[in-house]
This record gives sequence, structure tokens and C-alpha cells, in this order.
Amino acid sequence: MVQHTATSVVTIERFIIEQERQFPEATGELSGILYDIALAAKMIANKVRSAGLVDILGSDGSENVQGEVQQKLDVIANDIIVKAMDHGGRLCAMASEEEPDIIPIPDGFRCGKYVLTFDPLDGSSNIDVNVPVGTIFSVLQKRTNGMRGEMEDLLQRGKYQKAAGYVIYGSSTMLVYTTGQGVHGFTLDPAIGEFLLSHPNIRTPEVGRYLSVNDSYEQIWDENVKALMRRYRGLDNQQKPMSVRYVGSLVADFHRNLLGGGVFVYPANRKTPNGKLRLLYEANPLAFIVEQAGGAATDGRQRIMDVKPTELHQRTPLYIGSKRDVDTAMAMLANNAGSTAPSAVPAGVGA
Ligand code: FDP
Repeated sequence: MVQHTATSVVTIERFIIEQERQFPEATGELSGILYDIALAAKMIANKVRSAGLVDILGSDGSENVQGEVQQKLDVIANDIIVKAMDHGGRLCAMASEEEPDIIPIPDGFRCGKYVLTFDPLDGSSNIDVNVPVGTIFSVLQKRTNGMRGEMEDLLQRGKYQKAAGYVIYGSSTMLVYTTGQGVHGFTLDPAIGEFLLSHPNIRTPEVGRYLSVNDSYEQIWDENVKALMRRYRGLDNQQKPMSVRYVGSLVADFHRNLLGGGVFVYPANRKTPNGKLRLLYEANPLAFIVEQAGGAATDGRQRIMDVKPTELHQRTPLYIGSKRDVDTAMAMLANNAGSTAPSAVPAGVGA
């Protein structure tokens, strides 16, 4: 690990090159993917920043594969990432939360040895109210022998990720990533258009201060999930109460908890028996980051990165953050995984 002083100005490009130099066998392809993502992030940041100024807010009327109405910026961000990544010769396939099928590399472009999965604009229901949103990505190495990437290349367990990261478009734009050598955060300096190393070697506190959960679902949670929430709130006198902070934008909630310590929880409930969040686009990349920072992530039954994906848009319950708090979830949910047998949902719940 190259040591940088607090005063040295390190661009993301320089940092990636220095990390790569530690691996003489590296071809530079993974580094190239990370540069291209940083470029796409700057372009999306620009669109997000000006979203209130031009008439690109609100829904464009189409629905994504989960049946959610897309916001225009979702479509724009998706397009930016696909165009920034499809011609570099480093990827052989992509998959996006916004597209139903594998995104192939167009004819005429070289195929590389990696696949990319991404959520182009997470938390998009917050765009209209100027609340932070984010991009999440994960890079895996191709396994099949053909030139083009196949489903099998994308449906790999999270533990095989080669890189993962997120971008938060907040009061400043930050890119946080890991390649398995710790977690590093870069803040976009808008004056020079560069991501600069601002948070080297992020470590998340062992015990969290914050609990991020949408507890309007309480009446459709299992009893063991309710008991876990009472534990986090200190109501069963087993631990100090945590403070509740819920933006409702996963990247924003995750980022705060990563830096300040906390747990983000999105359990299964009777309305969404497999949870809401997506394994490939959200849970796996954030799990890789949190583990690299000293935290943990589980679906209540097993470590997120051990789950074998069976479909691109697979959902999962998610408990992610500070190690002690995720371990508490594992211990209290072990018998039932936080997954719930479907039954009647009270009117108006989970709207
Ligand atoms: P959104 O629907 O706005 O895209 O990934 C989906 C997500 O946001 C997460 O960012 C967020 O944490 C969660 O859904 C919020 O869901 P609830 O509204 O059910 O709390």
C-alpha cells in the first residue's frame, strides 16, 4: 500500500496506477474500467447537479424491469455508463438494473475479460426532492470460454468480485471503491474536474451509531425482525439504543453508516418476501466494500457474498454495516432468515 500524506494531492488516476504497480502481472484492464467509471460518474454528476435547472425531472413514463416507473435521469445515467464502457475492449458484457437482459458489447468492438453490473442511479425516487442519489457498480472476471460474456459470467457469487464501488452525488460528489486492497474514497474537485483522494483506507466502526430502516413496514415484518429492531433500539435492554437515520437512498444511507458506523436494514416482509434490493447491483458491491472496511453484510441466513445468484434481477433481504450489528442480525434471524411466508398485507402498508 502506497502511503500518502494528508497534504499530497493524489488524483484517482495516479492512485489506480500506483495500486496496479504492486501487481506486476496486471494488464491494466481493471484500471481502465475504473477510469471509465470515473469518467461516467463525472458526466452523471453534471446531469444530477443541473437536474433542477432543466426540464429533465420526473418520470419519462416507461417502466423498468421491476415494474417501477423510471425517472428520466435513470435513463440518462444508464445510457452514459453503457456508452462510456462498451467500447473500451475491457468488458465482454454488462447488466444494468434498468435493463431486462444482458447488455452485449456492440459488434465491431473488442471484448475483454471482465463483466460489469451496475445500478446507474440508485434512490431515484429522491431526485425530484434534491436528496442524494448514487451509482453502484461491480466488476467480475469472465469465466466462460467464448468471446462474448454469458449469463454464467454475470451470475457469480459476490466473493468473486474483482472491484466494486459507488458514487454518491451529494453535497459533493464522491467515488468510493475497492479492488480488495482496502476501501478508498475520492472527492470530485469541480474546479478541475478531477477525483482527488480524500478518504484513504476507510475503516468502518465495529459498533454502529446509526440504524437505517424503513419501519413503516413493521406490521408486515416477521416477529424475529421486529425483535431485532427492538434490540437495535435498546428496547430489550440488551444494548445502547441506536439513532435512526433513513434517507431512503441506499447509497446515501450506506455512505453515512460506513463513515460514522451503523447498520442499514431492508428485511423481507409479507409484501416483498425476498426483500427489495437487488443482489447483483446493490447488495454484492456494497458487501464487498463494507467487508473491506471491516464491516459485514448478510441476508439474515448467510453472508451476502456467498449467495449464488440465479437470475440477473434477484432480490435479497439486506443487513449491512458495522460488524457487531450485522452479527446481531445473524444471531437473531438465524432460525428464519428474515424471510416471510406471504400472507395478507394490511391495506396501505408499503405503498
Ligand atoms: P429507490 O426505490 O428510490 O430507487 O434501490 C431502491 C431504493 O430506492 C434504495 O435506494 C432505497 O434504500 C430503497 O429503495 C427505499 O425503499 P423504501 O421506499 O421501501 O424504503
